[in-house]
Amino acid sequence: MTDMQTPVPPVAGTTPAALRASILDHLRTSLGKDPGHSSIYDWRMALSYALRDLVIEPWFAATRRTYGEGRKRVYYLSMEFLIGRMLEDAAINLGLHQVCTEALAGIGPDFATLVDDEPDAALGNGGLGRLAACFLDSMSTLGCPSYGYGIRYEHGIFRQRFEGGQQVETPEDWLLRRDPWVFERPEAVATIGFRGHVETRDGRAVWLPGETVIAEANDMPVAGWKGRWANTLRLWGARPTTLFDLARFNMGDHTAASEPEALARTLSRVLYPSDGTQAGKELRLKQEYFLTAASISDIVRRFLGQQTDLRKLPELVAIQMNDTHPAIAGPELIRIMVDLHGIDFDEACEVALQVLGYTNHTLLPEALERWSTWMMGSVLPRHLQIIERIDDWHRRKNPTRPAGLSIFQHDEVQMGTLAFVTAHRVNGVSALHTDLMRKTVFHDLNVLHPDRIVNQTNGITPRRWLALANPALSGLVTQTVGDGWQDDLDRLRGLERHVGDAAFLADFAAAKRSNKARLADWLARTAGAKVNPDALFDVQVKRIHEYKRQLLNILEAIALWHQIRENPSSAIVPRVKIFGGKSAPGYATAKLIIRLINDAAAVINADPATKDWLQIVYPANYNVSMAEKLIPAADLSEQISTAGTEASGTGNMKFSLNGALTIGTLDGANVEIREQVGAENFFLFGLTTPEVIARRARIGHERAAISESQHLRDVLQMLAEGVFSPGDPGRYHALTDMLWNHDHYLVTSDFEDYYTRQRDVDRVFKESATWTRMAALNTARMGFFSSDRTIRGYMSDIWSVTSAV
Ligand code: 26Q
Repeated sequence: MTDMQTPVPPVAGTTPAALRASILDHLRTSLGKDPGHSSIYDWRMALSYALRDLVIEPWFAATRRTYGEGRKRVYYLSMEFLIGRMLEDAAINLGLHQVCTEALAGIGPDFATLVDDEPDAALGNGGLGRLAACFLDSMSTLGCPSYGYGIRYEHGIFRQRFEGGQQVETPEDWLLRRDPWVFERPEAVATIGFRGHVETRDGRAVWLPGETVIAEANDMPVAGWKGRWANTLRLWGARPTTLFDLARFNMGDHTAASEPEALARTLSRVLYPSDGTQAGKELRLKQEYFLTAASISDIVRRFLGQQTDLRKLPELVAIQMNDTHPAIAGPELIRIMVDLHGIDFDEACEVALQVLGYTNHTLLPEALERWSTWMMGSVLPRHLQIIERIDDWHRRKNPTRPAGLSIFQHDEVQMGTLAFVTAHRVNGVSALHTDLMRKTVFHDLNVLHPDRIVNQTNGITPRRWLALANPALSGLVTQTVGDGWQDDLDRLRGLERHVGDAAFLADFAAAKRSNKARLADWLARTAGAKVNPDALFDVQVKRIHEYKRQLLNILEAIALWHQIRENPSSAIVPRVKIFGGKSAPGYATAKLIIRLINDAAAVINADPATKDWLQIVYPANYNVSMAEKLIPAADLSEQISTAGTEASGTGNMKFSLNGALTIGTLDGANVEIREQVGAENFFLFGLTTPEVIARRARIGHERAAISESQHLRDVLQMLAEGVFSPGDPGRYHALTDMLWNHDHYLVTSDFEDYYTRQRDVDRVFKESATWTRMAALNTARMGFFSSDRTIRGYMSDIWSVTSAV
């Protein structure tokens, strides 16, 4: 039949006419719609299918090459993939953005309308999930043979609304309509067991699970730059092993009859909405095992199709654990080798060690995963036994291991330790973070294994975060340094020799101005906020967390408002403060900070005396597509976490790349960003990591800091008087009490320095040529932060794989 079908044009040679024909064909044959009666959804699906067709050939070719050439491949296991919208990304990567626009002209809705119709695939909470998505893009761009493995949650991260200024969560329903990018694979399945017990038969352990579910694959092709290579993102969905217990149903027990179905459905129903707090929920443990076991079974099956001896796994397979969430991978691999293939236990441990890598993304104690041995033993009884033997193997192999070092602490399994001892490389995500890993959480393990911890500073994909999100600046970049920066970001350096050129600076400023006008339009339409596009756009977007210190930002805004009211002539530049981000639903302090931002915005925005100078906007439901609108329009990027708390940050990189200046602390990757862009092009403030440690030890540091800052005292007084909570002066007592008495994240200590640095920002922004020059130098010097550089590092230092293109 194939020769009867329209031949698929090669990606590069696709003309608008050919794409148009394919769109119209899909409208008819894939959607069953007449173009005259097609909705925006129908047109979007048809265009998506037409683009997807173009990825198929490179996708098959990549698989043929990988297996034909006996190449090693990488398996990236992650509970989160925050990929966002795919249509425009595919168009950009295939080099068909313009072709899409032209193909649609005159036959249906325009390209931008279709792009906007797509829901975000929001299968992640924040930085860790977005990093996984950037890595997929880079692995495909670099021709690194790989698979992403995750869960296809029915509901991604919750949708955020504000009611009376407070966050309200509603379920997200991205799967209500069909996802054109996914190929369902009902034949690619794995049976996953839970609970039950372990028996010994013929000297071998046999795990007899008490519950089982089926993992079913959903595959997304991931095309890299110019469609030269494409890898697969395989997302597992759960379905019941037995649909329905007819005997029980007929006996009248209708609820029990659907139990197997209920277990399966809950497994892949929701993404845990907690970002860095211990959820401690059995369902979370089951989800982690579900992802890991399904993926490992797939990996082993594929390997055994090529080779017979599992001991040779490291020749063809590298598995990367994205944080400890899939850290049951070590025990699972060992279980398969020992229980199912009769390999000696110690030998199995050595094989697992060579295959596995572990990336740590946080040092916060509350975000380090631990499971009670009781829960581990009841949900995964065989794995608990294996973890005990891994601990024993590690102790035997390392006679100098301190007595207190063990995977087990206080009747809990420490997943960080488990991941560390089963991985041949453990990496941090910025230079500072890696250094702190060696000195703090993994100090003792680092002494035993001094070569195991390596650094791989995070990066971002320039395809999505410059080419797609910022067409105005991308155009100027291409016009100035030529094409090719998209997959060789160091070429941005070529901009440097133009920063003395007034015409170039005017173009740079004009690109920013047009992005700001576009954002102002969008804010007016969607958030009902009228903002001045000539004001300084000051943006902080990220999950709401105490350590990220949105509180510091809003307190500074209040202090500035107070200052302008008291002394109108002190106002220097109009400023629009933009916030975005979600709080974990059960995180009371973060939710109170959200409420304060909204309450303060309501009062300040309504003040006629200051409204031309200061505005605060907080559009609800920050996600990847909102980031694509906000970041290119930002003048100032807020990266203000307490030093030593943010592992890396990646938003910080997106802003700098798009020509925003940073006000920030010496934390995470800020340190390296500042080194790259030059200290003179970065607004630094705040205590350093060692100073933070010393300050926390000083009893009463909060009071001392407050007594030294008149600005802060004024703000705290306004909060206590209920200026932002009329009739309810106690509303923010929990926050003020914290600031006075237990300010762990040192908002009070850093306040005055932050306030002062913000006034420097005001002054420099007023000298617009200086500002633009500094901004352009930021863009020019961000080449290092391409995720292509990061992935090259993983390929050579961790995975030992080479590029196939
Ligand atoms: C743990 C246990 C139970 C339930 C949930 C979790 C959980 C979920 C998500 C723990 C942590 C996370 C997410 C962490 C995260 O996003 N970390 C960020 O990773 C980025 C990429 O490396 C860094 O840039 C950020 O600095 C880091 O905060």
